[in-house]
Amino acid sequence: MDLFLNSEDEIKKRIAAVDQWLDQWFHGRDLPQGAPIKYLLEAQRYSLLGGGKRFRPVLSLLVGEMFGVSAEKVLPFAGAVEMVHTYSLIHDDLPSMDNDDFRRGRPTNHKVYGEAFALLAGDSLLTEAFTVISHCYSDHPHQGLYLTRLLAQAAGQRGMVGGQALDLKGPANITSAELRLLHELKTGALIQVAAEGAAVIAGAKPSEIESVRNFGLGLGLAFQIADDLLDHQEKAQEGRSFVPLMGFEETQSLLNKVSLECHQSLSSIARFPLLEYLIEFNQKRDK
Ligand code: GRG
Repeated sequence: MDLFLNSEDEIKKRIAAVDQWLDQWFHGRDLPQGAPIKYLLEAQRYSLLGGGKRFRPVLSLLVGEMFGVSAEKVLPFAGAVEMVHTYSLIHDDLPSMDNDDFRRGRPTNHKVYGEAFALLAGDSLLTEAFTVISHCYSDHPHQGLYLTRLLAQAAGQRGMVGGQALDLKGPANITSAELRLLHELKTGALIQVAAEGAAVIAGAKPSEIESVRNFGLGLGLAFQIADDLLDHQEKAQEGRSFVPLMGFEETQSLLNKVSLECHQSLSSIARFPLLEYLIEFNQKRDK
């Protein structure tokens, strides 16, 4: 029990470090002047600093720690991943996509700032992620370029955007293999790259990076399965969810199986209790 409470406190410290880093990056001091830019900055800050779980950036920090690298070195990449994640949520909530009025218990970005500025806030967050990487890893240009490629692939048509396209226009009667691929792209790719990028920053060996990739892919899938189980408790689901396809019990078993595989792939790299805690946190999460 003590270990559990201690882990929770340790995770909270990493969340606070991410929040502080993002807050400082989005201070607005180096931006063009004028009310429209101030409004754009406010729209970005509303969603970026609006109470996310920080699952992806905390994952980056923990993988970095497992390889003995400081938070200072990983934070810019972790922040960039969170910016891409936040952009995807803003755009996903738009009327032309999911048309959601609320996220994290607050009005969605377009409900507060209007559709045009929600689009711009998302565009700006996506672009800023690459400004961060090119700026913060310029002392190691090879590494910076590598991180750029990894994040661009995970975010774009080979990853998250590709998954969203499959979601919007894929077949109505989707098989569980197709559903798995959809979610590996839409949700998994960004979680995978959060882990992989940190291993790259740490200068891990290619075989270790490959193990981290496997671990990240499994954790991404586990994250989505947990999300489906949570959504199902809130509303009846159809279509792109494991629950209507497999049933609640089977989906719960799949989450347990994939989480166990995450533990196994992690133990092939190292024993790192806070990452083990993160797998278990996802398995039991209630938001
Ligand atoms: C619009 C380009 C574009 C992509 C959208 C990821 C995505 C693709 C849409 C999000 C829709 C969604 C609810 C997916 C399920 C899994 C998921 C990404 C949940 C939200 O992530 P959390 O739980 O969010 O990490 P917080 O609020 O904690 O940041």
